[in-house]
Amino acid sequence: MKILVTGFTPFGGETINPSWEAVRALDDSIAGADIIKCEIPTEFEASIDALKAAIDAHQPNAILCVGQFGGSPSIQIERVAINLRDARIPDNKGNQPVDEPVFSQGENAYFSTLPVVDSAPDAFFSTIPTRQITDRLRAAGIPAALSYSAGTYVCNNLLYAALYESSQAEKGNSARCGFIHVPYLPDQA
Ligand code: PCA
Repeated sequence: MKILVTGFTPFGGETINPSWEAVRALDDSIAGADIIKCEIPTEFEASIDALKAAIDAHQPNAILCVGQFGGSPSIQIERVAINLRDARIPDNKGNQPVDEPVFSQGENAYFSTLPVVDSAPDAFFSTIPTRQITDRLRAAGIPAALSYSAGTYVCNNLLYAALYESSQAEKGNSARCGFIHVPYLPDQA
């Protein structure tokens, strides 16, 4: 069993991202599963490219992406990814898409951004056991909550792309995918 766990580079003027700090601190093997760690750029396009490259290289059975949610009082277990990019601030490459899809449908002329796919649903549900994860964290005394919006920035974009990829069973991708938002570290708060 291989689990790909990703964190993001710092963004928005921060010098660290708690998501990558948490991911890189994980053991390389947990409960018999190999943990593959990958730092993902906080950029709309490059994040998807980096994820796809890691999927191709490692063929994971599950994918858990982690991102920073500054100001959150708890860990947020994301249940949904939507096909929308609507950035409040530019990404690390200077791109600030507004009212654009993550993936455009071929026949949809209104949206002309890349990448174009045959069928891009409005939303995907995460395919990891979100409620059980939330319950286990809370039982361990760690503030955690189910979340029904991963936002419209790079994190939602990456979860959408991960769930899109894992919905392509005919391409051999069928990993379970989910996303966890973590609060600031004390140094950032
Ligand atoms: N958090 C941002 C993108 C990168 C990160 O760590 C987000 O919530 O979209």
